[in-house]
Amino acid sequence: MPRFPESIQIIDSHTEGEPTRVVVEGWPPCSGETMEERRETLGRDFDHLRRAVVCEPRGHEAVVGALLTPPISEASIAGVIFFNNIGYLGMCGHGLIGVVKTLEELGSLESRRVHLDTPVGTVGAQLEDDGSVTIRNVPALCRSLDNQIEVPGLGTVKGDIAWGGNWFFLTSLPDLPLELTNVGELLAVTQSIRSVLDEMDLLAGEGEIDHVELFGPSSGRTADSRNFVLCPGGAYDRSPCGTGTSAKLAVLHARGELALQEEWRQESITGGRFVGWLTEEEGQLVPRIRGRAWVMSRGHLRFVPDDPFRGGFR
Ligand code: PYC
Repeated sequence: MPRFPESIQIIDSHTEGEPTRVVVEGWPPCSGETMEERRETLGRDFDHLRRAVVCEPRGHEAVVGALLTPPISEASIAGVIFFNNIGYLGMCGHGLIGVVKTLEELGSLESRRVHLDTPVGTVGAQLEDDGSVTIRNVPALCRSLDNQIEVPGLGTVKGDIAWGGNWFFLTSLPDLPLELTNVGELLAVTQSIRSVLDEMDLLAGEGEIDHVELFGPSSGRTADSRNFVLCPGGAYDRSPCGTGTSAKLAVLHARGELALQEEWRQESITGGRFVGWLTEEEGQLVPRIRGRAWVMSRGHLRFVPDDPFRGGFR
């Protein structure tokens, strides 16, 4: 029988429209020498709490949870494991921005520039004077350009594969407007692409392409492009997706369309905006992503034993 604590204390924020729920207290300690081991422990021993915290009725499909742990590296202030309605993420850009604003709210940001450990590496974050947060992501990588896949109902779709802390298939479908009024169709189309990718092994066993990212023209002069990102659990990212924007930077650089340090302004279909750029460090492309987040509420999620829905549902 899965065991539930009486309550779990959380702080909810949103980053450019995309929610993050940071677990502040009440989650049992999570063992493991490395962040990857801790992520495995979560999946094995506490998956019922993941579901209970982010799925309905206490959450919803777009909520990304963040569990803080003691740090692994000496220079880091904490470890963080991001999770969603179906499992665990390597990194989460919007989530990290939300975590930094949450730590600021709690008064636990030791300095304006901090490091945190994630299962895919140590990341950095800087709280800017205007309240925005710039993250220094794990190195990004463009794996391959112009892959052709056959998608039922769509025909041949050409897309790039890149890593930005999660794996992405990045493509453009010019006939499909990237508008909020069109979310149903965007979800259906990206799900079809995802189903085809699931049947292929384009990463040769080295991972799973679990995010699909569509690009189109921006709504105006304040952004270079607009995107729509399908997340692994079937929700779409309301923000421009930090790891997705990092993957896009790597693709643009590989195509010779973005120089080091050059800014790229990525807009989401809700109008949220990130600014990103690349630096080269020890031969690797390191993305910086700047965005804004707002703390919305503090709360206690209660798990009384006679609540048949305390374990959440999708
Ligand atoms: O911002 O990296 C991100 C992200 C991944 C999934 C949802 N948001």
